[in-house]
Amino acid sequence: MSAPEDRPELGIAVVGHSFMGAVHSHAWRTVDHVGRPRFRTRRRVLAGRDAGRAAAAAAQFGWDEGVGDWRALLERDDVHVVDILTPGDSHAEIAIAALEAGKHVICEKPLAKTVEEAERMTAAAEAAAARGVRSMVAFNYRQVPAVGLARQLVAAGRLGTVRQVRAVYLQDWIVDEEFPLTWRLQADRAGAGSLGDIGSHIIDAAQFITGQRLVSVSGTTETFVKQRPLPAAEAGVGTGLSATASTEMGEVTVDDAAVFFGRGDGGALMTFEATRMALGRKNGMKIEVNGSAGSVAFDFESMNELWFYDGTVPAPENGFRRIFATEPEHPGVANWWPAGHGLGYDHPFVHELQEFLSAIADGRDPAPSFAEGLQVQRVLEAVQRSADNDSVRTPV
Ligand code: SOE
Repeated sequence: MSAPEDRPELGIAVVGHSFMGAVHSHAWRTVDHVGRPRFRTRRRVLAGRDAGRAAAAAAQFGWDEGVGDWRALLERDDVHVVDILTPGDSHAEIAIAALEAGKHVICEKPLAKTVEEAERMTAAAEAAAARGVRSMVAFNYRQVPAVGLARQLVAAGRLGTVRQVRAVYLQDWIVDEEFPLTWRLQADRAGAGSLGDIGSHIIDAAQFITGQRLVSVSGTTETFVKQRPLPAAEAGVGTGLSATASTEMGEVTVDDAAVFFGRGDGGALMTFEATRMALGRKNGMKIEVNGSAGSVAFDFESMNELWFYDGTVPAPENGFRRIFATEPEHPGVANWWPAGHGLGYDHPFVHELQEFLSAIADGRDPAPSFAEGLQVQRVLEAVQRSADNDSVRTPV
C-alpha cells in the first residue's frame, strides 16, 4: 500500500529538447525520489518549435505531452513552473511572459543575450516575486558538492584573506573546422561564444566560492575558425552538442576562446580562460583559490574531489590533501548514496531543482536569482567591451 500523498502538486513544463532539455528532463524525473521535496512534481508538458519533434521528445523524456509553441503553456492552470532550456535569443521573451502569467521560472545560463535583456528579466522577476512568483538562473556547477564545500571553507575563514583566483573552462568540441555553425556559434542566437557559454560558469563559480563580486575586468577574445558549414537541420531530440553539416558556409560571429582577468570587491585578483579549442580537454572546468591561510583547488573532471591546503599545518607534514566530497555533511550529498559512492554531471541539476522547489515552498527567492544572472551578464559585457577595445595592445 502506498503512503497517503499530502503534498501539493506543481505542474512542470520545459521549453527545449536538445542537450539541456534532456538533462533537465532527467533532473525533473529524479527530483521527486531524492529526499522529499515539499511539492510533488508532475512532468506535464514539453514545448518545442515543432509539434512533431516536441511530441517525440516528450515521449522519450517522460512528459505527459509535447506542444509546438511555448505560448500554449501560459494559459494552462495545470502548469505552475516553466523551465527555459532554449538558445539565449528566446530567454527574455519566454521568461518575462511566463513570470507575468504567474509561472515560477527557472532559466538556463547565461541569463540573456545582453545586459538590457537581463535587466528587463530581472525587473520582471522582482515584480513577480512581490506576488510570490519565483525565478532562478541555472548555474549548475555551484551545486557540485565540492564547489559548495570550497565556498564553506572560504566563508569559515579557513583560507584567510582570499588573494587570488585562477579559473579555466576548457573544451574542444569545435576544434574540427568542419564542425557546423550551430546556435552556440551565432552571436544573434547565443550572445557570445565561449565567453558566455562557459566563461559565465567560471565567473559564477569564482564569485560563489569567494563571496567576492568582480568590479573591473580586462580581456581579449579570438575566433580562430572564421567560417564553418551551416548545420544541415534543426537540432533533433537530445542531440547534445552534435550536428550535421550542410555544404553551405557561414560566418562565425562569436569568440572561440576568451582570456580575461579582474578584481573582486574584496581585493582578490582573478584570472579566467574559457575556450572550446583546448584539444584533448572535454569539460575541464577548474578553479583554484589562494588565500593568506589556505588554498582550495577543484577540477570538474574529478568532480567529487576538493583539494585543500591548510596553511596552519606545520610545513614538514603539510601539502594539498584530497577531500572526497561524498560525506552526508557535504552540500547536497545527504539524500544520495552512502559516503564514497560519488556523483556525476547530472546530480547538480537535481540539487538546483531542490533549491528551486524549497525556495517556492519557503516563499523566498532561490539562489542564484535573476539579479545574480544579471550581474554575471554585466561582467560578460564588460569583458566583451574590453576585448572590442583591444585591451591587449601594449606592444612588446
Ligand atoms: C557547451 O559548451 C556546454 O554544454 C555548456 O553549454 C554547458 O553549460 C556546460 O555545462 C557544458 O558545456
